[in-house]
Amino acid sequence: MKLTIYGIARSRAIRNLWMAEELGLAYQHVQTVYGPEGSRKPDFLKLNPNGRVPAADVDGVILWESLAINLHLAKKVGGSLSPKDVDEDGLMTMWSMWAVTEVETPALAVLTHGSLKSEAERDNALLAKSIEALKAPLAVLEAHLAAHSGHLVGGRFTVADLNVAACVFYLRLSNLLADKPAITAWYTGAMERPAAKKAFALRGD
Ligand SMILES: N[C@@H](CCC(=O)N[C@@H](CS)C(=O)NCC(=O)O)C(=O)O
Repeated sequence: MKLTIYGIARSRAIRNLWMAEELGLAYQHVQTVYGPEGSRKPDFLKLNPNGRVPAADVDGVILWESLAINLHLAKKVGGSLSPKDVDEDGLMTMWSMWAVTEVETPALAVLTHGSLKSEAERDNALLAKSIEALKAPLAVLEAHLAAHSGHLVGGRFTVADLNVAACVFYLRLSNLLADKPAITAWYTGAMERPAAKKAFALRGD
């Protein structure tokens, strides 16, 4: 397979870099920053008209949306991370879409307004609202992992775990997982995988 991943590792491209490492794929990594110097350049807009990273070229098929890229790679390559049948495919897609619609936005707000921004720049109302919004989905995730031996689909680590863990990553500096032992064990296990370590090392943090 010929794979090119566009986007710096300190962006959602990390999800695709992690997936490529998990699958043992050789790939080209084109460092593409945000904004006029990268994701908004006319050449990049031909790949992703949304002007955002990541984008990927998978054997000539241009894809954007980080989690969709991972689902595509999983199905194209096969193996234990990939759906073994259409039912698993449905579940892995479900969890990936759930992560984006229920977790990603409030989790990112918790990261930025709870940790990364200076006290003066923080929107504390948005932070409180985001913490509240995460209560229900985190309870769902905790209950599911506790009841399914620590994995989302098929009793093994799959692209669903990777995609969801990559969104839970935004909670790493918060205390929101302190009372969630199943999520904590699952997330720690995901991040300790050799492929995760190799990819996250590219972020330089
Ligand atoms: N849903 C998209 C979101 C992509 C996205 O927002 N990427 C950010 C970097 S992590 C970006 O390119 N921001 C620059 C901009 O919006 O101009 C995905 O998961 O790929």
